[in-house]
Amino acid sequence: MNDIERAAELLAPVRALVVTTGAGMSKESGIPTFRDAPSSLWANFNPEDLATPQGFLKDPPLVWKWYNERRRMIGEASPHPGHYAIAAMEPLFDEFLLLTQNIDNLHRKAGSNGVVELHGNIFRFKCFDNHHAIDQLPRTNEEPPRCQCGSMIRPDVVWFGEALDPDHLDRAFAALTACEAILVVGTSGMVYPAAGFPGAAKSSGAKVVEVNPEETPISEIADVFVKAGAGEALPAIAERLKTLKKE
Ligand code: BJW
Repeated sequence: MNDIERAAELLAPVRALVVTTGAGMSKESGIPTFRDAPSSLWANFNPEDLATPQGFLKDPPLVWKWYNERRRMIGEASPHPGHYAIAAMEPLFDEFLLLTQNIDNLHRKAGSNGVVELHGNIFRFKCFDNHHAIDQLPRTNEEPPRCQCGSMIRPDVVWFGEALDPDHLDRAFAALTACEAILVVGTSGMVYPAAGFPGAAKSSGAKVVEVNPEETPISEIADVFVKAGAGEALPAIAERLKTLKKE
């Protein structure tokens, strides 16, 4: 039996599934990942200079421009067959939650409903000091522009050292302790708290399926490790799962 078949057979009797995705999920949509050089977004930059509150305060125009460039690139990207496969899996389970670290909106574009965007969304904005939501960016050449309260506007994403939304974490851990399986796709398993999700689910008795072309720290606890890209593996798993769920 190959790993796709083993993954589908493991997932077929499951009623409550959590799927968790990282940057590798969107690689085949043309969005670079964070840590797998050489196409890494951060190959030419130190992440601490860019994706931290301290980095933003040190050089706000640099960080603002970096996010503008990424937003432009991400805005042109489309979901790939792996994103659609996750959306197609959702109705096959009584309980389903998708916990994504990605800020690119591609799961929603592909039709997923139960999505928690753990690290925010690059298409939303808030102000730095007071977290006022910014619906419309002010017309100005100032980079970054300012909120009505005077504070600088920033992307509504979660930077290193910042807390994730407590409601998101509550939903995540409720699902992780209740699920029977977790499908982990395209994350290096290095950034917490998301890196701890597979372990938390496993400690509550869930099975772990991982899809990644490379081994990660999560592979050690995976019941099935599918060594392949998301765009190839997920449609194959979803297709086989649909058949097994009908039997
Ligand atoms: C493919 C593929 C294909 C390739 N198909 N796969 C516990 C221990 C140690 C440290 C900490 C800890 N708890 C917290 C920390 C600190 C820190 C942390 O984790 N640091 C580590 C680096 C050690 N965490 C935090 O600071 C978090 N905050 C927090 O915990 O707050 C606590 C707090 C409480 C109360 C008050 C205050 C604070 C916040 C983390 C935020 C992370 N933010 C970023 C930026 C988001 C915005 C943006 O995009 O600019 O999120 S960093 C970056 O890393 C981004 C990603 O979502 C995240 C994870 O990366 P990911 O998804 O794993 O991507 P890669 O590139 O690393 O891996 C890609 C994978 O895909 C690889 O495995 C490839 O093989 C694979 N792949 N092709 C499938 N085709």
